[in-house]
Amino acid sequence: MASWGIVHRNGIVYGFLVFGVISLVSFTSEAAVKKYHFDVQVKNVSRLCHAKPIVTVNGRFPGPTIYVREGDRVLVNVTNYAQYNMSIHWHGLKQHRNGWADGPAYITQCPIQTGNNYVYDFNVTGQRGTLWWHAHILWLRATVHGAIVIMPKQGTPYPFSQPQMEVNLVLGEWWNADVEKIVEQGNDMGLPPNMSDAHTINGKPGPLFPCYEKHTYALEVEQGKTYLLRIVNAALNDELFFSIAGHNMTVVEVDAVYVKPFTTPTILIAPGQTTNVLVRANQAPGRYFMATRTFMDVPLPVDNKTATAILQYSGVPTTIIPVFPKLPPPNDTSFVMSYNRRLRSLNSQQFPANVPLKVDRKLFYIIGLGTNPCPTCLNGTRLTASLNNISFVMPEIALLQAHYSGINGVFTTDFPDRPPIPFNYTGVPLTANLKTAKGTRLSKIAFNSTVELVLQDTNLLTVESHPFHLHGYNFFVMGTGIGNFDPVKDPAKYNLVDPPERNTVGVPTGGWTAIRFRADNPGVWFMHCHLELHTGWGLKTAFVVEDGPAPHQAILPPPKDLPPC
Ligand SMILES: *[C@@H]1O[C@H](CO)[C@@H](O)[C@H](O)[C@H]1NC(C)=O
Ligand SMILES: *[C@@H]1O[C@H](CO)[C@@H](O)[C@H](O)[C@H]1NC(C)=O
Ligand SMILES: *[C@@H]1O[C@H](CO)[C@@H](O)[C@H](O)[C@H]1NC(C)=O
Ligand SMILES: *[C@@H]1O[C@H](CO)[C@@H](O)[C@H](O)[C@H]1NC(C)=O
Ligand SMILES: *[C@@H]1O[C@H](CO)[C@@H](O)[C@H](O)[C@H]1NC(C)=O
Ligand SMILES: *[C@@H]1O[C@H](CO)[C@@H](O)[C@H](O)[C@H]1NC(C)=O
Ligand SMILES: *[C@@H]1O[C@H](CO)[C@@H](O)[C@H](O)[C@H]1NC(C)=O
Ligand SMILES: *[C@@H]1O[C@H](CO)[C@@H](O)[C@H](O)[C@H]1NC(C)=O
Ligand SMILES: *[C@@H]1O[C@H](CO)[C@@H](O)[C@H](O)[C@H]1NC(C)=O
Ligand SMILES: *[C@@H]1O[C@H](CO)[C@@H](O)[C@H](O)[C@H]1NC(C)=O
Ligand SMILES: *[C@@H]1O[C@H](CO)[C@@H](O)[C@H](O)[C@H]1NC(C)=O
Ligand SMILES: *[C@@H]1O[C@H](CO)[C@@H](O)[C@H](O)[C@H]1NC(C)=O
Ligand SMILES: [Cu+2]
Repeated sequence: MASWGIVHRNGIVYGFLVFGVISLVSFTSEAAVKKYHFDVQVKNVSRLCHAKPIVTVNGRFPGPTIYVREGDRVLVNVTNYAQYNMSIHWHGLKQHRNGWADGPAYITQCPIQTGNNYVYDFNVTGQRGTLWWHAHILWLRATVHGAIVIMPKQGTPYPFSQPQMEVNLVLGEWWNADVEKIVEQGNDMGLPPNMSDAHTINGKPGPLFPCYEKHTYALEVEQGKTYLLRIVNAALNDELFFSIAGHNMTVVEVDAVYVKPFTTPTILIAPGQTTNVLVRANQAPGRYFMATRTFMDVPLPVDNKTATAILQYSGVPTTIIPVFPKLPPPNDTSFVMSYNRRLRSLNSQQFPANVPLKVDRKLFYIIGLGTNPCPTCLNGTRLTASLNNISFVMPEIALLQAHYSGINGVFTTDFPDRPPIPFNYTGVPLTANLKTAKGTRLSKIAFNSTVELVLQDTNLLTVESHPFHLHGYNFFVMGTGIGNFDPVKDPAKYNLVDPPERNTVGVPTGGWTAIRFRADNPGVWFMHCHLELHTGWGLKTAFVVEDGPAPHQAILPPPKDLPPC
């Protein structure tokens, strides 16, 4: 067993250090096989003065960090000792021809049942930066998640000034009650479930919450040094602002793709997204709060609780009360629009932006909230969500298995390329007929074709911002706007040169976002809103990308230990 254990069951517990800084981890010089043991186990954890059993990996919250180098092969042996079915998604890893290792339950695999194990086996090819992993079943990702750090190949420096230290900051949400009970209660009532009780930074809510003494993350910095913060939004339902008092951040990477560096006092990060920033400890030695709070620009109940952590200059007494940063107001749409406009791919010779300029397939999907009849629910209706008016119904056999083995009757490939009934999508709120159709309907995409997808928010029930995530690919964010997408005028304003390349993008409240990708990765790839609330209500679908003509353009055979249903 000696070879298993880059992260041991009792490995580095950075999240539990009060003044924890991770220095650069040393790596072997050649592409290697990195093996990890993930034991999914229930552990009692206490926050906000409440102890409760949570599902963890290796007993840790957040879970262990996966450290690899571009080119490595990764083997993660996931053993499930918890009472729930489990599956783990490696968010943002492209999994070329290898959907078997992607993880979403009933999409690419059946879950790992209690007492069973499955080895996720994948190569990290052509990617470097910060990504993350999380449970992709039920709401278990609330506590089952962690960072993935992919170092560039040996000898390849970062395309920005080399930081002296690197630190992961995983933002999350904490519920005092059992998260699965919370969801169940919401579903039974047909209403949104209770909001979380706290936001967290590396699993800790910080001094604005009770019993914070043991649950405050602090980062000790040395005057004059530069730190690379790898920030992950692992929250379930909240897009977040993040600021550090007295310090600007230089954004250098999003979703494991380098961007043209820019300086900002605040970042916006949606669930699923990652952002790397450089911070220089160049202020008066002191104590500064890092703070994170929700962005929400619709008059719906806002989870605006603020998690804080401390940037602590070394040698400064811990009795000093830290300075609090300015955060934009929760509804600051204009900050968000201007922040997003500043994101540009680095697009250097070494890291070019290969934007598809010719489009083979144009898709237009509208995002809708709605209600379907539910006699047992509180209001006689249950909240739903849909794409092109279809609320996705989860299958009982994994879609990838059904596709690969030619099992009929699991899904259809007639997902409509555009809404069945066009209307004024972002006009006055539509509340008359909020029923949605249901189905396990997918869209079939030709191998290596170029796809443009416009995601259009609607005022069905209410407008709202939705962070969309595509599995198996990065995409380019060609353009975004408020109101209805204009197929004539808006494409003329696309950024064809250096659009940001990412795996998760926000569709603005009452607006649209256009993305493009080349469908060169055969398989079945999930696409969904990364607000768990909306995913659960049906805001999801999948693409069936066909095999190419050559053997090396086909889906790989499934691993022998792929979990059965
Ligand atoms: C976890 O905490 C609960 C409540 O304090 C307690 O009843 C239970 O025995 C604990 N379980 C373990 C495994 O420690
Ligand atoms: C994965 O871990 C489990 C539990 O420790 C073990 O029984 C199993 O043999 C491991 N699988 C592999 C391929 O090593
Ligand atoms: C990973 O790379 C190795 C070495 O090139 C290859 O043998 C293996 O099939 C690859 N695995 C996957 C899942 O692509
Ligand atoms: C949700 O919140 C309500 C109101 O505070 C409370 O009565 C209920 O017990 C909570 N639900 C769960 C599952 O904790
Ligand atoms: C942060 O950047 C802004 C704009 O460039 C600048 O005005 C401000 O002085 C900077 N603040 C710090 C603390 O460096
Ligand atoms: C959070 O929202 C509540 C109610 O909307 C408001 O009273 C409170 O001031 C807000 N807090 C912050 C920090 O924005
Ligand atoms: C944002 O919220 C504040 C406080 O609720 C309100 O006064 C303000 O008008 C809102 N701004 C916008 C742009 O909606
Ligand atoms: C449910 O009913 C309550 C009380 O009648 C009402 O205030 C609320 O808006 C309804 N919610 C939904 C989602 O229909
Ligand atoms: C759509 O609705 C908006 C807001 O109600 C209105 O300003 C606009 O004129 C409408 N567009 C069309 C084509 O009817
Ligand atoms: C969605 O489908 C339902 C059920 O077929 C239908 O009643 C409703 O009018 C449709 N709504 C839209 C916006 O197409
Ligand atoms: C996909 O198409 C592009 C453009 O025609 C071509 O350059 C590339 O080689 C193709 N890739 C594969 C895997 O067939
Ligand atoms: C776990 O997954 C299996 C296979 O899909 C399913 O039959 C079983 O009902 C699931 N168990 C639970 C507790 O959901
Ligand atoms: Cu959403």
